[in-house]
Amino acid sequence: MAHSRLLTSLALAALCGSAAYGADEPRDPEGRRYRAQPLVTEIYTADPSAHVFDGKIYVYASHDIDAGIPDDDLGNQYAMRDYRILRMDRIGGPVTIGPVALDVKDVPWASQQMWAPDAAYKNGTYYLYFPARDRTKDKNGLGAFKIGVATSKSPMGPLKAEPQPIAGSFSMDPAVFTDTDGTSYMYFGGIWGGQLQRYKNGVYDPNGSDTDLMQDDQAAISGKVVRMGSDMKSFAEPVRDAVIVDEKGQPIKGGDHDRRFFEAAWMFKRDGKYYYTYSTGDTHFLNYAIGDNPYGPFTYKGHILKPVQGWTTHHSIIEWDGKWWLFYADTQLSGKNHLRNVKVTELIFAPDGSIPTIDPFKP
Ligand code: FUB
Repeated sequence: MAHSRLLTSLALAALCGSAAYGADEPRDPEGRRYRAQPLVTEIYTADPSAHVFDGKIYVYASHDIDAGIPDDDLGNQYAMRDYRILRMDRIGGPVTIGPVALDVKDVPWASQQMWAPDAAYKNGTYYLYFPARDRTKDKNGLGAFKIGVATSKSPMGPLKAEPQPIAGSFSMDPAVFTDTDGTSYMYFGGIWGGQLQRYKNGVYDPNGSDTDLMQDDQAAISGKVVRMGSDMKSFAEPVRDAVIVDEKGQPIKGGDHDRRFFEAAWMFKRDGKYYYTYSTGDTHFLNYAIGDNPYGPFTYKGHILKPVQGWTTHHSIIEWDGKWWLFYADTQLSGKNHLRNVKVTELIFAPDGSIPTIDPFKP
């Protein structure tokens, strides 16, 4: 395991809003100063799903690698093969990078692309949920995304994958939320490379569209939500749409790219309200919508984070030590879309529960 002490001090400086860097402060290609610094520099990390387990903070992230694949709309350049888990005792403290926790070669049903994972804990077992392409071949010669589960007795792994993906799962970006009554729900899905647009009435079309449905005046494709079985390895019911509506209760339309769901769902609960948060993909926002129950509908409220450096934006939100924190990623270290680095910054709530939009760059 490797410690990232240098970055710890950098992250602390960023969190404290200190001017520690002076003239040497890192800037993006447009000359902007970053709001926060990467949590680790030894490996590339993205899609951070943070959790507090046993008083420590664990970040279940994608482990980006350079496979030399050019950028395309399917996301082929995101060719990740394994997961490594980050751990810290406190925000701003040293970050430990765990060894490989799960490798695609040890997942019997998966072929490639170990994308954004999440984790959960129940009754002494840690669960890692992860998307990957199966071994079928679509019109591009690529598998269909499914969602797998692997288990361990340790939050750092190693994890053992189930031999099959979760029955009834499809698409990608799983995020498992456990409500205050102990019931767990999985939010998942993504359009374009995430393939949601290929499902009609639950049936997958391997020759379906690679991007939008081009139905701008109709309700946008929704992310998905489903209650987990008590074994945390199955779905307990048919998958439902997590519908996002506007202030009049009308579903957000497909052409509304600043507000519609694209990928990267994350749910949290605060003051009895359910915050459904997600990425808008091609417009690069992290948004939030609020509902009265875990299934929604969720009323669109606004942007959480303005576009970061890089194409993707993907996040998680946790409460720690009386404050709320946004884990996100950009491409500060590499300048390349597919080689990202995880960061963290404080998330503030207004007295009415709204979230003032965060700028990933300093003023
Ligand atoms: O990291 C690969 C994919 O890019 C994720 O699954 C998406 O959420 C986007 O971040």
